[in-house]
Amino acid sequence: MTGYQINHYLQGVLDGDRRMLAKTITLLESTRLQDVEQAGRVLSALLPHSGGAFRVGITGPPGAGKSTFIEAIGMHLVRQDRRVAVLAVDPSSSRSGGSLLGDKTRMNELATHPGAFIRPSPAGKTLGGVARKTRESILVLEAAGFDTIIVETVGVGQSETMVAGMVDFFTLLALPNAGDDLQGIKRGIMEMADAIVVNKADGFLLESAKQAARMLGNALMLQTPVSPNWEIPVLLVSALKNTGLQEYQNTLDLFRDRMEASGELEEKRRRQARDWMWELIDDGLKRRFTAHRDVRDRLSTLEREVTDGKVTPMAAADRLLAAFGPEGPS
Ligand SMILES: Nc1nc2c(ncn2[C@@H]2O[C@H](COP(=O)(O)OP(=O)(O)O)[C@@H](O)[C@H]2O)c(=O)[nH]1
Ligand SMILES: [Mg+2]
Repeated sequence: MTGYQINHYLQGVLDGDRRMLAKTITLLESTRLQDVEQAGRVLSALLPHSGGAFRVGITGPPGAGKSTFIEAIGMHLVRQDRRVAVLAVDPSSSRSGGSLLGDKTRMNELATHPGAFIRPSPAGKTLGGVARKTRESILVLEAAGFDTIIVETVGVGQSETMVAGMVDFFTLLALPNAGDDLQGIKRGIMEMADAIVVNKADGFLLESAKQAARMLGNALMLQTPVSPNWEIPVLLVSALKNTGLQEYQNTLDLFRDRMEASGELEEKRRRQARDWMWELIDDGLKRRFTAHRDVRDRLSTLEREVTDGKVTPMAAADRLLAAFGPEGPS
């Protein structure tokens, strides 16, 4: 029993009370039936107060400096009285026992700044579950008045696609190693990026950072632009030396202005909301399907028979779906 009334959560969040903010996100992350119901009601009530922030996603290979960069740009922003919240989608965090942001050492200054709020990745069994909590947390943080929400994700599996699907601006953070096949950056990721930031452009790495930026710029030229109003920039920054941060902020502001003016930002959010609904329906159906008594009874046997090649996947799927229920009228 959490012991709070819905109004208590609502008022706490709207007042920007950090303790209640943390408790509300904990409520969202809870899997207890009672909490899930209460969380749903809290979210619905907060929804009209959400949407006001600019949502920024950051991805990149491990070691690219994502956490360091978020600390640097976060501090840069809060010093201008912006209010910054940081979330993480890290499907590995529950397994490794620590989150990307768990190494708080890298975000010490930001973590204790009154204008900032940092929340590590929720522990979750599925990436979809982790992503869902993060989406909901974004809404809560917006209702609490944060104007910039940064979502960090590590380049694992589908996490980038999921984060790109919940932010306004997606940033790919790259390392300064030119040459090695664009650092194994998957094509699809470059296509999702609204900006590429080559980090560690400092000291003896500066020249290779410049070279990496040129190569990435060339690769971008081969790509069909997603928007007629936006050319994907390649920026050089040093999260360690705090250089290039203002240029990055200018890029965010310019993007927001242009996409708001053209209506593309609104269109993107409308599309994201629709996709989110379908994701929830897919999840919900699958959950109901596997929990259905007649399906549960047959599932493990059929799964094994398919694995052993005794039953075709088509036949097994047909039988399980039939056990779930008849197709409705169409
Ligand atoms: N030289 C240099 N090192 C950096 C920079 N940013 C991060 N690093 C270092 O790169 C390593 C990985 O940084 P981290 O932020 O944990 O990367 P993440 O895995 O992408 O979150 C750490 O040792 C950082 O100190 C930078 O701008 N310049
Ligand atoms: Mg990190």
